[in-house]
Amino acid sequence: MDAKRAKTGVVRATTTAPVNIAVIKYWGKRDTKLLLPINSSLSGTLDQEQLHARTTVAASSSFEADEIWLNGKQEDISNQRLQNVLGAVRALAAKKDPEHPLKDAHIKIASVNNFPTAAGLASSAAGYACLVAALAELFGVQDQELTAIARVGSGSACRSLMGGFVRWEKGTRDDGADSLASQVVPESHWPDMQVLILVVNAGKKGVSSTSGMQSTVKTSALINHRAEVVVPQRMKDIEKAIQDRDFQTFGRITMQDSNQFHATCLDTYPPIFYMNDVSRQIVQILTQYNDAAGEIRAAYTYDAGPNCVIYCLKQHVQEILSLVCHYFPSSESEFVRGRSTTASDYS
Ligand code: 2P0
Repeated sequence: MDAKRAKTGVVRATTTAPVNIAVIKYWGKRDTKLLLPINSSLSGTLDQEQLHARTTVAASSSFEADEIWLNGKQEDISNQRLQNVLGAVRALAAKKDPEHPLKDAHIKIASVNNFPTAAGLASSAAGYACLVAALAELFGVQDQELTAIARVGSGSACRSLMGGFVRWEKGTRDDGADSLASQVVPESHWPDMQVLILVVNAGKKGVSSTSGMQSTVKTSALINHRAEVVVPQRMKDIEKAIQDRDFQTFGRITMQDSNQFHATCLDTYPPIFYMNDVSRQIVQILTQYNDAAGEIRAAYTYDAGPNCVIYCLKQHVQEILSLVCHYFPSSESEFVRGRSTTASDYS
């Protein structure tokens, strides 16, 4: 994806970025401007062919202003997070080259998601990761600092800049310089790992993650225990499980962490409900399935929405899809498969 200079003097770059699904959830900020989290988190990055954001950025000194279009609709470029991202990439470029050829250029941005936006499917993560990757291409800057720039757009976006399993360290510094993402293992480490997404409801969620987590931090009595005691141990344990390809430990921690994240939402006052009756029914079905198998075969996790994400191994995909089709024969739920194969394989 080289930044291309057209005859008109416009320079442009296009890139795509994938969705990530956390198995140790980020929930709560210690700094709402720099988007610094109260706990570290860890996610799997999905196959880009399935769910992605695609962003084109163009720069020219002949443009009169910065502008942005999301899914074909012009949005307000003065949005503080967008401004923070644009400012940070420009500052990084100026640090590397004070006479950078694009230092006086305005930028036009067009981004589209190929999946429902703001439905708890990590759309802001893919969107901001993609914007940062495209701007980095445009300005010719590559640096681990880019994960910190994606983070100031949307916290979880820093985890979408890499494939495989990715950790985001909460860091301890006030300036956020050590709150960065890094790869735990590449996708090739665990090729049997698959992700199924059961879209329970593709509508926009009622409580945004940003306001929901602030409300939790302010009112939940459980959230500090989670951030200070539970998550640090789980981060160590799940990283080891991933390194060892130990699906039993990985699956148990994944489900427990989802349960605890939603418990802190319930412990928020007033309470926040992201899962619905169908979400809970799926939990019961998968629990019975795992119990009957005598081992964990399907590890569910739910983000800030009702949709179910299942981590499982390749050899159990068909069985799990059959199970879900049995319980939801005429359902409007649809399957989107992450990682290595396409949705049409099972249609
Ligand atoms: C996660 N979520 O780790 C958790 C699990 C939702 C539940 O990261 O305010 O959209 O932009 O930093 O990144 C959603 O939070 O929030 C999220 P901001 P973000 O994936």
